[in-house]
Amino acid sequence: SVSAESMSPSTREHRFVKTVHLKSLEQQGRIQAAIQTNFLFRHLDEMQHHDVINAMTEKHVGPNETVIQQGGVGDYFYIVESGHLDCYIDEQQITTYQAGGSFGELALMYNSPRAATIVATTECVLWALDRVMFRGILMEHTSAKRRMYESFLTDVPILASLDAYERYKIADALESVGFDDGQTVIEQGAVGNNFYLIESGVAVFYKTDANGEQKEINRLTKGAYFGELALLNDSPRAATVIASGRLRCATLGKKGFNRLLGPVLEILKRSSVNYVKVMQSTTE
Ligand code: 1OR
Ligand code: 1OR
Repeated sequence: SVSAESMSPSTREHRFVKTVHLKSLEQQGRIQAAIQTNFLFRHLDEMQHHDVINAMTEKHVGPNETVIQQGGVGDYFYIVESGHLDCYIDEQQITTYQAGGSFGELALMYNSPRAATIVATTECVLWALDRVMFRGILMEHTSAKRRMYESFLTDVPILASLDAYERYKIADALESVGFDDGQTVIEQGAVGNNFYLIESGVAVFYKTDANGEQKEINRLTKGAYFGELALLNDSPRAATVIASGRLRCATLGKKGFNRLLGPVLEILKRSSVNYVKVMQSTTE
């Protein structure tokens, strides 16, 4: 590979030597399909996409074959084209993978031992990307995002019970959105598609009562969340949310909300009872 000193920071092309494994159009199509739904590849430009496809090698494994051994050294990152695999940590099954899934990024990103063991349960076709190419093409974006959200997510009380890896997964899925003073973030009665964490600024909550009067009911700042009710209950938005000054939020879509906040959904549900309590006490 190329020494760090000779790498130009502005042009990706000169920073590492690209591996090219020639592929048929048919193979390229299959990789394309496998990486399409994968978050790690979402932000790549066409050039980077092309580089990834070029660099991948096809690997076939059979039932009971170990692809990754916990504690081992990280060599490849894998995308599943077909088949099923199980993921274990200390003999305990953590998750499973199937077409479109991916694993083996942690050891490559953090130069750490493999955090889990991955075993095929059926015949599998995998696409493997070696460490150098993985770091060269993919890591920039992913790690930048994880770094960006890392300290913020650690300070969000509702996520306190999650472990670092679960927070990384959330960081991968978050999108930041900004609102100007007075701009509406959520409209009472609307259909809800997003969950919000406040990164900075103030969100003001209003509710229209039976007489059609709009009243301020709440104010939240950094580290707080909102927009969970509509997603939890499949209900219309319970309040209008407006930015007071510049407001920055990190948002999760409905899918990400259900998939990534699984461990805290119960806490969110229990906490939402407080809204009703507050409502009762204010109407007394
Ligand atoms: P790796 O390179 O460490 C094992 O090799 C892979 O298992 C790892 O990358 C991840 O891609 C994958 N904690 C750590 N690694 C996990 C986890 C995990 N789930 C999948 N992998 N979890 C935390 C358990 C305390 C599970 C979180 C859902
Ligand atoms: P949502 O998806 O319904 C509006 O969209 C969000 O405003 C809602 O989720 C909550 O996250 C947030 N009552 C209802 N929703 C509230 C309230 C609230 N405060 C914030 N939200 N009350 C204020 C409690 C201090 C009760 C008002 C009577």
